Amino acid sequence: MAWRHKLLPYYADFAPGTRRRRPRAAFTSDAGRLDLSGTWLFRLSDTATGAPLNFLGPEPPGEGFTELPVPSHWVLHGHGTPRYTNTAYPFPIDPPHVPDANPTGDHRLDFELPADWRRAGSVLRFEGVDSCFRVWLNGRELGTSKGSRLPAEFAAGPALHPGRNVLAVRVHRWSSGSYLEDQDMWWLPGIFREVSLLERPAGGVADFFVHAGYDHATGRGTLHVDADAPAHVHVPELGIEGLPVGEETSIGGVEPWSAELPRLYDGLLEAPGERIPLRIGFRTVAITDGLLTANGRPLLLRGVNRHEHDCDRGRALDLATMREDVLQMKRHNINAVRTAHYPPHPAFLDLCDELGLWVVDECDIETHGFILADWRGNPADDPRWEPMFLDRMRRMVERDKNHPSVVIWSLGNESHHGSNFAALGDWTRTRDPDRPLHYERDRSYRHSDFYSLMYAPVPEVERIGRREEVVPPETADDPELEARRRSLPFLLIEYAHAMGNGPGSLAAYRRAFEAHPRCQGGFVWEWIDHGFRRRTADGREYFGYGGDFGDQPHGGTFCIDGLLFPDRAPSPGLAELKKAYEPVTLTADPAAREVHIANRHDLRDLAHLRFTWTLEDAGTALGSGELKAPDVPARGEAVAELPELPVPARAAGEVWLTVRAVLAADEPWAPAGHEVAWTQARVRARTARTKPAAFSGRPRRTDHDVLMEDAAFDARTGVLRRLGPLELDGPRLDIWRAPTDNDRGMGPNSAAKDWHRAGLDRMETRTVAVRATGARVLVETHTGPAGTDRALRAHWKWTATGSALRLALRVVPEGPWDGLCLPRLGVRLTLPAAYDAVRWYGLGPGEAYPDSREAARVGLFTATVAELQTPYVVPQENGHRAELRWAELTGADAPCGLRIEGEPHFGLTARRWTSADLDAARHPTDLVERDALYVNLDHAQHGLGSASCGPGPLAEHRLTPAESTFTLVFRTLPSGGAP
Ligand code: IPT
Repeated sequence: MAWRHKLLPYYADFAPGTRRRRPRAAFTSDAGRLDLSGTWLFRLSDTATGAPLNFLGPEPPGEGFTELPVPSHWVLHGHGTPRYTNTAYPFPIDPPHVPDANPTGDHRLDFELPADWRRAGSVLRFEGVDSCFRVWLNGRELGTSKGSRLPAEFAAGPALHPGRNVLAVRVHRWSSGSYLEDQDMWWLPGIFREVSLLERPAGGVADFFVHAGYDHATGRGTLHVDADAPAHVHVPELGIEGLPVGEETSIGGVEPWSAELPRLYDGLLEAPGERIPLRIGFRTVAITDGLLTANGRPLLLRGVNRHEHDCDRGRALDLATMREDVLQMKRHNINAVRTAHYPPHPAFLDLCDELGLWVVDECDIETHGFILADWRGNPADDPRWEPMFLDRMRRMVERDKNHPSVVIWSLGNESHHGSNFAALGDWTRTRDPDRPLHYERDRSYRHSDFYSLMYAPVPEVERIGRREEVVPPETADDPELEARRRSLPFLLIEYAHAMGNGPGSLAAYRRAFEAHPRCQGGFVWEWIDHGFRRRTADGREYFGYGGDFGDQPHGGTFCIDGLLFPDRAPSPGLAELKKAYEPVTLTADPAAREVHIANRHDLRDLAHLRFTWTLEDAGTALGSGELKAPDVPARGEAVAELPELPVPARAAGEVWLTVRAVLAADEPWAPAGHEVAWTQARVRARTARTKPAAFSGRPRRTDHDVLMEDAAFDARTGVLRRLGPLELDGPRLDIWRAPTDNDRGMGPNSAAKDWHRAGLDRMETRTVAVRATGARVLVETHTGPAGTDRALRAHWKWTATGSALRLALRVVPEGPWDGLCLPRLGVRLTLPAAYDAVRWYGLGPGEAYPDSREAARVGLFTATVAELQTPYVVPQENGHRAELRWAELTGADAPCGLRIEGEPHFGLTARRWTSADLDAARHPTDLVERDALYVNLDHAQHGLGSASCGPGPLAEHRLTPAESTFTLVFRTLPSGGAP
């Protein structure tokens, strides 16, 4: 007998599905809709065919079923495990086949059909099933489908019974479709979006396409609606009554739709058998003279990449969560979203229409894992996969075509290139000529209307802005193609990898975008950390990532790279992004009594904003008021006059002016008073004290100590041991920080690797000399790692008066440091654990680093030690407060308060664990409080950058070793308790 290959089963063949209905627009109407969400029966088996088909109905199902909510992912309900991979396929690359081990979930729902239901023509609709399924109604097979993040519909009428019905769905975790779904995210099988039964009345409309344009030259809108059945359009507010489908009308005085002013008109599509509410946004998107425009104006996209993620429910998001995402985006000055890397739940696009975001709608196609096979067999270039590629594009475009917010179609992500993208491009251009296309990975940009890159460093973006970029090899030999590429607008479709502490350089990117019209913005990677809520054995909550579920192979922490923590708490990176994305740039010049206002909106004036000012002396309010706001058109500039500021003759400290732009009235996305933009200007520097305190204490030596006024130093090491009633250790020279994800950069871009190699995490100190001379204690130390002659020599000069102690520290690098940078440069103090609170004057309230400090403002702040920590999902350097003029540490049981003053500034972190503890911890719950408080006082920190995927800090934010001097004054305060 000859061996014969089995025919490919439906879950491993090249067909996108069987017996599905034609893709069409998503809409609701007055026809019946039965939501089948709820509690279903569920059984998991290990293989695609291991379990009998004994659950199809109408008789009760066989053994082994338990309850499962639908929509859901079964792996988040105790059946199997979620698995996270970045690029690697979680199964052998053996297309289109999948392994025998193919977790398969049988789902079953008994439901009652409403008595008045019109069965004929009924449609069963699935909004999203991961990754492949087969469906039966009352034992009768309706069909199969693949394409996880796209709808599938089946004719249900003939199988539907009056009264009780049994719906059965067999879902396979792996399928040929999985080869097109290798996005960097969790593999989460299941019926994760709604299932519904739809009435399709005779005389209804199955599909329609709203074309609503806006001519900015005339202010007229045009409207025509195509439909697959006779119907009429009504838009009462515009006087449109009974416009037949297929006919165009032109309307004067229309208010256009934009992300900035998302004006929607309620309409109705009326067919003899069905009434469909419409929400129409008039807008025209075009690429004109090499620029993406909406309603005639070039756009600057201040975007983020958004995956669908919820720390308990995975991609089964509820409406409230989707709304929260859009609100958070709007409140953080984000104006665009790329639906990375698949079409989102359709309700998300409704919210984008309603609240206003420019959307790049991306198809559910990514074959990234073929890179690990040098792209051999990549489906993108194999005609057998063309139907599956096209099917996905069609289902996306048809579903989402009526959303004004969708302005760009993206063909997919990270799939290299090939003929199937040509097919997608051609089909889409024909079906919807009114929206530009995007695809980043094909560097010829044949099938993209944008020149698009990921993670380009700022200098490269600037070069692109000046049109001086290096020509990609893909177009170098084809003048026509190269001319086309050069004519395209530029998008940074992913940038600023927001993994852990970071990203840095957001302000620099903004400047590059604003300086060069060709650079039309970018999308930060990414919106939210994909972490899952878990608990330790003793009940403490943390967020799990790749590998925490025993999943193998896994992509580790690489899914924790968002601007929101997994529970949607905003990260410091999001605060920084809000500042970088301000749609209004304010610059105050108190001397000239002017505030310069640059309106960065593309289409909206500033009538919706109020401008206020406040004046503070050392953090205490001196006065406040409102500015008379001039008219500032979109992209225009103006000057507002400042009143005479109430600056006192003798100020207590620095005097700062803060000018804020806030919402004048409630917007649908934020209440009146919400701050949109702000700036600060120093009106007066710290008034110099009449006479600097005379640091004139005279040191004396005892057996073990050197004493000077209130201070005691160790006679052997010169380390400070006591200040008044306070017993402490340090300051000691300290340059280590627990590497951030961005310090642990990719490949050669890893500062942390360099630091470890250079031994910067294991510096040892030798005391060279301790001298008590005149009115000073002088200490010299040599600090370096084993095995090298690379060192930092430190000269500590201590002077004192009463309870104040002044340190002037000079640090001189010695030996070979070439090319190396330092994690930080500062000193470490170890204080008794009783210290609990910090009050400071400097930048706050949040953490700040050299290239991520725009969100912090000068002021007076207080925080507990616990509040100073940023609980990054993966522990790493965090919580640094920058440019402190002074800080006071207190605690109810502390022997005294401790005040530290900078001359002029210092940075501060205070933690109950060491940098090494922080480095060693895998989750915040691994951090155990020690019986001490570790306070780092920093002269400088290395920048953050975003090298976890992209460039490191810009040259000006690298901490290069160089001779440096910094000064700190320590004073005890009378009481330990907080003031
Ligand atoms: C890029 C991917 O498109 C995105 O999905 C994500 O994996 C990101 O990287 C890193 O978090 S691809 C990369 C090769 C630039």
